[in-house]
Amino acid sequence: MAYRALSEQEAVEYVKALPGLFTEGATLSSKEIGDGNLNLVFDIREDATGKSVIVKQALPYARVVGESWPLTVDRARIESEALRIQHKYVPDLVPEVYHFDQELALTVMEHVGDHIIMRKGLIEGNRYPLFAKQIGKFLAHTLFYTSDLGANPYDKKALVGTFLNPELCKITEDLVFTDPYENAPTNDFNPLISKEVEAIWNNKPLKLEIAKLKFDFLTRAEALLHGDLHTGSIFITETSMKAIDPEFAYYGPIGFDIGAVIANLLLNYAGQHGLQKDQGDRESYREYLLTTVEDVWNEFVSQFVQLWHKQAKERSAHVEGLWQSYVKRLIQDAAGFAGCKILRRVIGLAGVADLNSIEDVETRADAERLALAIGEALILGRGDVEESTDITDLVRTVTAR
Ligand code: SR1
Ligand code: MG
Repeated sequence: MAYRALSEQEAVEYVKALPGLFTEGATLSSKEIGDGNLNLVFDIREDATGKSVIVKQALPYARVVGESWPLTVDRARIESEALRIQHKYVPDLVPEVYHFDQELALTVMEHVGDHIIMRKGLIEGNRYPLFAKQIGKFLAHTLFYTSDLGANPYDKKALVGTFLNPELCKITEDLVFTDPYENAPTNDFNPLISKEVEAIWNNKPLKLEIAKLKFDFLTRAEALLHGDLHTGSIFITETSMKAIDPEFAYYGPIGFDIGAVIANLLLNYAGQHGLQKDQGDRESYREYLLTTVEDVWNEFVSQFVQLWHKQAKERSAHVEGLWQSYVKRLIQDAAGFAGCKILRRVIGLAGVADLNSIEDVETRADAERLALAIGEALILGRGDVEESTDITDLVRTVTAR
């Protein structure tokens, strides 16, 4: 079938024609529930049995902007293949892909049930005690097994080719590493913080560090990244977590995925200025977020190093001292990438609800100023980061200013 964007009814017809998903003659309902920046997402369910699946279809343009921003639908192939690989390594943490249609750029996958988008959960002030363990496992396993540490060298190089993903990488190159640091037309920020944004545009040492991080993103094919691991790409409950939406997947620096998680916890931290009225509640939630940042890194590193010792195939990996210097570089990369990801969400296109949902513009501006200061401190201070507490100490120092 030649490409066309499906209606709710057509999505039902499509799923009904697939063998093995629903019984013949089943009555299915369909609702388009996509609220992300790019795609159509249909929730298809059979009320009689409660069985449901998700149908996700890439649109040939960026939904957040409209048809004036054309975008390859090949991202659907990238996403379904990345989901399959990640599901192989951490089946409990990634939805299962049932079917992929290249022509329609459409994936039929497991419906994860009663999970909510983590960004929403954090905005509501929920706590997720298992999250650090879950995301630490996701990061350690998916990144280790697709890197030169855990993959056969021929397989790894073939995968680099499968996941070139130039158009989506270019979005990241522009929106995360370039546009926010100059007066670019894509930028979209609160006019009340113009002075602070202009100071960033004129901050030469900061721009130099961001340029170095961009070159790492452009050139370091270290592991198959999720590529856009913000809290809107995570479905969660108190006991379960699923990482979704890896359409930005490509071979890049491991610290980029870890930094994305840290950045989005810290964006919520900055947003607490306006999200929680009571100061005691706000401070306690901020402590929870900082502890989570520490735990995410600590869980990742302990699982990653364990895999390294037990399963690294690359013989050079076992040279004395290598793993220690490697993980030190990873935490420094993660801090720097986290900083860029925070700055882009305040200055550039595609902000986050943790800040944008603060109604009072003055309060929002204060939260945004804090986010900018945290982002800048992480980028400039990353060379001294060795432990997760070095990251949270930087955040505490900036908050106390
Ligand atoms: C045009 S896409 C804007 C942003 O949405 C995605 O989630 C990525 O973060 C991208 O940069
Ligand atoms: Mg997405």
